[in-house]
Amino acid sequence: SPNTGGDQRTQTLERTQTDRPRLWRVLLLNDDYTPMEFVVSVLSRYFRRSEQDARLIMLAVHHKGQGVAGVYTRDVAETKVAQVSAQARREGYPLRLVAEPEA
Ligand code: TYC
Repeated sequence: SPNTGGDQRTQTLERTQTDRPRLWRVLLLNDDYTPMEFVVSVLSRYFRRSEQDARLIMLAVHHKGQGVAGVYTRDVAETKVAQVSAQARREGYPLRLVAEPEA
């Protein structure tokens, strides 16, 4: 029987199916200084967006303030944020990105 006593036993239930990991959105934030072409190249290289998609996403961020660059597991999302931030800083741009969990 499960833990009816007040002791420290823990019951582990077997399950065949594993839960899918929670996914994280990488958000791109607008600023006044990062060149549009740099944002498009980042979306293309790091987020594997087509040129056309990359332009649409960049323009949406430019007009709305933020937008989703991609959706990944937590590790991958955080790595993208770090890599793109480092690339932006190397080139002297203030571009910011953040990762946030879905739902
Ligand atoms: N607003 C920038 C400009 O006018 C372009 C830009 C777009 C910057 C998206 C950041 O995430 C961004 N040069």
